[in-house]
Amino acid sequence: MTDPDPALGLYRLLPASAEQYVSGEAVLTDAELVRVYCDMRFMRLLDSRMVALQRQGRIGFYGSSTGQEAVVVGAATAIEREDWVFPALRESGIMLLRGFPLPRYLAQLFGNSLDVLQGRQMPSHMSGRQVHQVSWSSAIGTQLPQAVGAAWAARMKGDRNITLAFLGDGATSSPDFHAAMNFAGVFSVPCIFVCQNNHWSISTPSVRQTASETIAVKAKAYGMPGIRVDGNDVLAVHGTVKNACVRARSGQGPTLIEAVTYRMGAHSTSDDPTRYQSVEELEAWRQRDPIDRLGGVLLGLGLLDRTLIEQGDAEAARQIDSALQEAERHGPPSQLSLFEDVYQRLPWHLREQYQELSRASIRSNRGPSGR
Ligand SMILES: Cc1ncc(C[n+]2csc(CCOP(=O)(O)OP(=O)(O)O)c2C)c(N)n1
Repeated sequence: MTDPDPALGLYRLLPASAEQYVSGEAVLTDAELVRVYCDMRFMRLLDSRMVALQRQGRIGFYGSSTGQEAVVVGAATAIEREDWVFPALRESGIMLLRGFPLPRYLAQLFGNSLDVLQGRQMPSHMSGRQVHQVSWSSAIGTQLPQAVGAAWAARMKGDRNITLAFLGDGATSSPDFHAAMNFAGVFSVPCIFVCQNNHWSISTPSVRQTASETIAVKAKAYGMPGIRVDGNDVLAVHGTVKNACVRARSGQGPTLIEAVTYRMGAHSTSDDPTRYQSVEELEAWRQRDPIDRLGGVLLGLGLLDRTLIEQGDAEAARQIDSALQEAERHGPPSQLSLFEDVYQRLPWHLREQYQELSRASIRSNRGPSGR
């Protein structure tokens, strides 16, 4: 810790080398560490494949978590099965870590009939009820009051679930951030806010986002703890989220965690970061790559070797290839799906349209999918 105040310092656990690693102080077992490392590599590979897919014109849009994998994996492994996740753009991968099938996850990018949302959402806005992950709404910050509402409901019902709400540094300028933080503090709801301070909000640098000394320090104004953590240190992220979960679950209320990291790439496939990110800044953060940092320690401890890493990468590539093939086999959503999942009982005018479309599909001798 660099400052005795956790909202101003930078909490770190991962040492610079294996020699300084004290296994008795570890928040994860050796096997868990290797798992976490492989999951981070998987996320990175998935990102690069999806960006390539967008460049080939096979999907319309993609938002990567490249450089930010330690926050995604560290937080995901700290929560329990029944907890709810309210992501922003870069945390969809948590669904996979919690058992969501990869083909169905990829189908969301195609918006086809395998997609849970039947093509109704923008790509990279995945959700899955079975893994307790809600779809992001794209309008920055809107997921935060929703997460607080869900946490408040859990508390009123006497559930032990907590909600994990993600946001970027840019979202701290949104009105919804302040409304959510205030409500969470006043009603002491079991919600953990994880702000991924990746230094950029598209082309706006984080220094233009706030006049506060840190983002974590904003928590003080809302009467909750604020903790600033090294977001490229998966152990520190994991341990901090885990402690916040214990606090929330035992009725002590919310926590704001600022995870200091870096967006090592474009905001999304619609953006060209070379117009505003300097080569020097990017290079400095490459030296602190979260995957390389953990990998270096694990190699030094003898928990990993190059052959194991290569085998893991080959297996990850095989899984992605096979899931892509499976996802791309599915055609567009049925036209009749326009009428589904909105009303419990269709109003009369929509029922008429539904029946008309069904009859037209049968007359033209094609299925209601229109294919
Ligand atoms: C209310 C609102 N304003 C503006 C936008 C356009 N927009 C999309 S992403 C983004 C930047 C978000 O930055 P940040 O919250 O730091 O998250 P990051 O993308 O860096 O993970 C903006 C301004 C939006 N989607 N919603």
